[in-house]
Amino acid sequence: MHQYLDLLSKVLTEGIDTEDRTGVGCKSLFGYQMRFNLQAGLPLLTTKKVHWKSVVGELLWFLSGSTYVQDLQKNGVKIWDEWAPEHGYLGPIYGEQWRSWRTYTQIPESEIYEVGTVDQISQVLETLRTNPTSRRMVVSTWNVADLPDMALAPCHCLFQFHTSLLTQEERYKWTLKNRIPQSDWGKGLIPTRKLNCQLYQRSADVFLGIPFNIASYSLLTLMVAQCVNMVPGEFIWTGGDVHLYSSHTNQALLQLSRSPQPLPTVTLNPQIKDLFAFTYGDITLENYNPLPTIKAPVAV
Ligand code: THF
Repeated sequence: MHQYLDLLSKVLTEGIDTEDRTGVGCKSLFGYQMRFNLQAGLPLLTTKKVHWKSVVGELLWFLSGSTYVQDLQKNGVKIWDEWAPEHGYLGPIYGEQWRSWRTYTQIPESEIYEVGTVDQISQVLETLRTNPTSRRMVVSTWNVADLPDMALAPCHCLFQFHTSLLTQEERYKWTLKNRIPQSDWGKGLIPTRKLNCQLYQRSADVFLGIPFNIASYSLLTLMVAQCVNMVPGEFIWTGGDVHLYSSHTNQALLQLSRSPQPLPTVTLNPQIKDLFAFTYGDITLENYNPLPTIKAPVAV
């Protein structure tokens, strides 16, 4: 995770002091990219303990299509509490846009509109299965018309999947790693493509948010790869406004004084081929030995 530490150090030293929406104040830079090879382990920060249960809980919540904070809280996840109104509905944020982006069609010669929805995630899965070289495997949450109704405008606002052919060597390595017996080779079970994902995050809280966001989309890529029988390739994180809140400066310095540990790995229940069927118990994190938690207040 030297990629993350490099970014943290860059924002600290080169970030421009900025007054922001939250009133906390931060150092900010614009435009940055990091690449993570998902074969090298899960890019989950080791220089502080990241609350993995919240990462998984939030991702499964997005995939369920819910934007009610109660559905997160019942699994013990509190990271959205600060933005939730009394009734708990956060508006048409991530889950709704991923699974049910609303469409309106005017019925000809009337003023009546028909309401429909688009399940962007299911469409992308279908395209991965049927036309994996497509350059349109995009999921957007930046629904301009819906923005005023959202508790918070989406930070991670667009992601795209991409696939490429595996080399013979990569296929061979995969069969060994997954212990596919030689008698099963040539039965069409062995993936032929790898799956890459790139996220565009318009606004990124470098200390609290980014470690969550990288882990979350990397995990999503592993889950999607299993469902479409591909090998996880690269996760690419692209940021717009990347900022370090002034209330996180000491925490950032502490973190930079620490040395990264070996990356953990994720094992998915191999039976699950339906992305929406994953539950918490189907996702196992192994060999995560981070340095201790570093507490930091969240800017609202
Ligand atoms: N707003 C701000 N200011 N930062 C963000 O990272 C952020 N998000 C989501 C929406 N708005 C944001 C919410 N995600 C934590 C982690 C992720 C969040 C919000 C808060 C957080 O406080 N993490 C602590 C404790 C974790 C826990 O107890 O579960 C941590 O130490 O990591 C970015 O998508």
